Amino acid sequence: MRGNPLRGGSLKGGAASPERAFLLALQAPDHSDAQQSETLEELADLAVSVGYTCAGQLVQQRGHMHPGTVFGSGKLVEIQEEIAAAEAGVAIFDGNLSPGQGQNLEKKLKVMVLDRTQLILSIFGRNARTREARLQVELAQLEYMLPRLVGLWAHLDRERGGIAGTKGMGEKQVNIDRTLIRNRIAKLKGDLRQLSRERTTQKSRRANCFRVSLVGYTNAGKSTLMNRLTDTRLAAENRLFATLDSTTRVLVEDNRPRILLSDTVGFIKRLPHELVASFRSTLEVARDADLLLMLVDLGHENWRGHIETTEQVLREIGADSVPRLVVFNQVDRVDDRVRLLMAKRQFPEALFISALTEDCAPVKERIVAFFELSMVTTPLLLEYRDYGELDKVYQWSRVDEVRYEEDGIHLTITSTPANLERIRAKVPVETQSTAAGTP
Ligand SMILES: Nc1nc2c(ncn2[C@@H]2O[C@H](COP(=O)(O)OP(=O)(O)OP(=O)(O)O)[C@@H](O)[C@H]2O)c(=O)[nH]1
Ligand SMILES: [Mg+2]
Repeated sequence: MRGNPLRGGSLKGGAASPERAFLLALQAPDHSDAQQSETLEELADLAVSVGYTCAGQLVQQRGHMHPGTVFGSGKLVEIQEEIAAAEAGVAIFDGNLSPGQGQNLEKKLKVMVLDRTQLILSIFGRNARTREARLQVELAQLEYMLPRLVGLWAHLDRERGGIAGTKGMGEKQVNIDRTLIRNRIAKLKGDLRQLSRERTTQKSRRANCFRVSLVGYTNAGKSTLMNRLTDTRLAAENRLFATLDSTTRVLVEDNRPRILLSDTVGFIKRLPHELVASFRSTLEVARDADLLLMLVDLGHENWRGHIETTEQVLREIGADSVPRLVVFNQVDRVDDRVRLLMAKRQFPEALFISALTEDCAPVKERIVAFFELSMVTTPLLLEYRDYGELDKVYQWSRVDEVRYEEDGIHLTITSTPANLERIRAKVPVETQSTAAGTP
């Protein structure tokens, strides 16, 4: 996000505030200072998206996590003092904490402790609008919670362990909760499967169209570009994970086959695996696409890292073999000419746009040209008794020429090999086809 969220508000005297967050991280030896500050800035962005102000930060260089408390005991004293001085009410760790580590840290630091996964889950929770997104987020939250139940109830055993008859109450409660949560998870999975089946029906209806999917790091400008290209008004905001569901619109109305464009959830480094699993069907929109528009915010210093992450998530969801067109966005924010030149040299095929300030017609043209290349032109004779199929021909292909003769309607049509196959199944084809664009 814009600005530097790490520069927190000014400190005044008084009690710790629940909105003030203190960021904690471990710096691995193979992590440069620049990489470290980059990840910390991203953590700060995530925290701001949840509504926190960043009150301070502490990074310790350490090869491995302390298994019980993440940081060593001496460091923990220092952290606790800094948190108190910063009047922070919550500490956020840039990584995943085991249930035990989270609890131990809370005890030592005397504030609520969140890890990166919890933070992202909470953003997803706030931004989920559609029913499917809400179910997916709830599923991910419960999956995250399940192994942590023991910790939540351990205090019952500790506190009442001495009183006869109450020992083991916590354990019982854990078992009850676990069963409830497992049941709820099963129900959510069932509902999501149902929604996914509905999506499959939709998919088969769209089988005769070209599908383009916008992918990229969160906040790259995917929704802004989608709005620009399809003249719609999807929420585009300067916050992380503004979009959590996929929306599909017709990109070029009069193109045959039609070209559909889908906007979807943004990617991020180390996307919690609970979320990847439960958002699988939303992310599959990208896997099923014929072309991916990989949008990259060139105004962001770490644009290369964002490309790497996007590539990695695409691999995870099995979408890495889909052809892609790299589009650098937010070029209006790039003051650094060297960056622009480097991106142009490294990605000579890429487009450079500013979705916020330009009409982005070249993107549309490039998409149409891409599909044109994969299309084939063929003559077609439609006998008058097959007249009823003419509608389908117009729907599934572009009709370049029509002549009404005695023996029937002579057409020259252009479409994908798959669509031509479908037309052939209904109408006999006259002669050999030629590739589109060849004389
Ligand atoms: N300056 C500038 N800002 C842009 C441009 N494109 C998008 N933005 C801004 O970047 C922010 C994020 O845009 P979105 O379109 O919501 O980004 P997104 O990729 O859909 O983000 P998620 O849905 O969170 O993954 C918004 O504040 C946009 O106004 C651009 O070309 N130039
Ligand atoms: Mg969006």
